[in-house]
Amino acid sequence: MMKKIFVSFFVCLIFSLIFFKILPENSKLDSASFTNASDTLSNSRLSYRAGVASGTSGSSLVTIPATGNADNDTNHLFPNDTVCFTDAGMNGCIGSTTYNVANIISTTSFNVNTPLTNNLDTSGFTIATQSAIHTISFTLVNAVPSNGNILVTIPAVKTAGKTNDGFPDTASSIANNGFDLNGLGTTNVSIASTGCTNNWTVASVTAGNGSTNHTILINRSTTSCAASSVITVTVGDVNKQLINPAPISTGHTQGVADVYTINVQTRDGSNNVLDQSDMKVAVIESVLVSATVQETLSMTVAGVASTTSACGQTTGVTTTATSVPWGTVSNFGSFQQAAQTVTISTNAASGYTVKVDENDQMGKDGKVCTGDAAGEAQNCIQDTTCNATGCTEVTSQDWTSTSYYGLGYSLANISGTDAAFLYNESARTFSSKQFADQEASETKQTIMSKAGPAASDQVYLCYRLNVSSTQPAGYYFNKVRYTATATF
Ligand SMILES: [Ca+2]
Ligand SMILES: [Ca+2]
Ligand SMILES: [Ca+2]
Repeated sequence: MMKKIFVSFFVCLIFSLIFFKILPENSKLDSASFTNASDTLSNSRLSYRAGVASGTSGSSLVTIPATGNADNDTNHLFPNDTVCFTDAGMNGCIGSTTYNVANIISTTSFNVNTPLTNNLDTSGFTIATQSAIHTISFTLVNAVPSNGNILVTIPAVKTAGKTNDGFPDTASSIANNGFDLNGLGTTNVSIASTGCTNNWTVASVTAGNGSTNHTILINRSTTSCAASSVITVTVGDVNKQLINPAPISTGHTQGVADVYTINVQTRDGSNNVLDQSDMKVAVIESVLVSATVQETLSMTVAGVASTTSACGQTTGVTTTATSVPWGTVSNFGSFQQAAQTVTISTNAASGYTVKVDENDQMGKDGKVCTGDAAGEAQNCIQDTTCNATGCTEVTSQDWTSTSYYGLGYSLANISGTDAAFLYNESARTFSSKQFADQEASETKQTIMSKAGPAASDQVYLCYRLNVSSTQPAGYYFNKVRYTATATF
């Protein structure tokens, strides 16, 4: 019996970036930069915001226009993404209904998982919201007195009425765009401190008004907080999270991140600034840094053509920055090879790391593959165990026998020596690891790192797939996520 397995593999590029800006000595009287400052997003994927070209009640087909919006193609829309269709004023989801993306048909069309219950509004929007908890951490240089406070400033879109409406925002420039507050209030912000008693009160969360940014005011009380204390402000919780911006509508290049600046200040009882830092958060792909900050970090993930030699293998599939389309697999029990390049440049004195994980095993129609060893019996393509001496997401092992099935990866240096391991280490042929499984709470693993600045350091990430002839037929996919972190 001929079985067809459609296997596709989406790469979701997500970056957490940590920047530390050193201000000139004379920038503020007696103020200093925090000695360590970072804002880590739990999810750094850009929100998706396209127009609507057509969509008719009873049909599951939606088309989008190719110009005029933050997103003008389906490149950053993935199967299983939740989508909401709005009118031009974004007055909720039409029919009060959300859908899941079933599959992407072309660069301007996709299917939803159930027929549309209403005609769509061709002046409206296609929205797939991405939201994140912000974990903002910093170390005090100066003590905060008992009547002092912390002020966190988060960029908001410069359009009145749109800063806190629960829909992702876009603008023609980074300076005019930001994170939607999504109704977040004081109860959704928490604070922890090490080195002083944790007697802080979240006094207010104020939405941007169309010309201002969002601000969070946290008051000290009773006692001072000593220098060198480490403060962590967590903005958002399981109930309410800030909504990541959509791409800016002018000058955004897929593969290049939009970078936003979060500012944190500590102040005395008269609101004089004690310490402050700008922290950069980048949503998707590589990073450009705004003109006020000299430090840079950029990361680019790029596709690799088929018949390219990578990791000692010849690739059989042409990849892009956002997909590894294995296509229809009928060649069971043989290795399928694909690759992407990952390129890093940074002037960070302390260097950088890039980590990788997957949302889950490749599941049939995106089903959940419960546990770290889900395989054929669960309608999933397993994570490879390599050869009889098994590999894991932590420990590499040679994978030479086509009797061992699943998905795995290896690494090769192209420029520099930043790869965490190599395909030919220990005289091996294709030394491999599993992708860490987020669904099973596995820890994402480093694939590239350097202890100092990097100039276009580049590796091949080589994917390998081997499918058993008894694998149930179907469409299998998962998402692989890259997370880049630099500390200045
Ligand atoms: Ca909004
Ligand atoms: Ca799993
Ligand atoms: Ca694993």
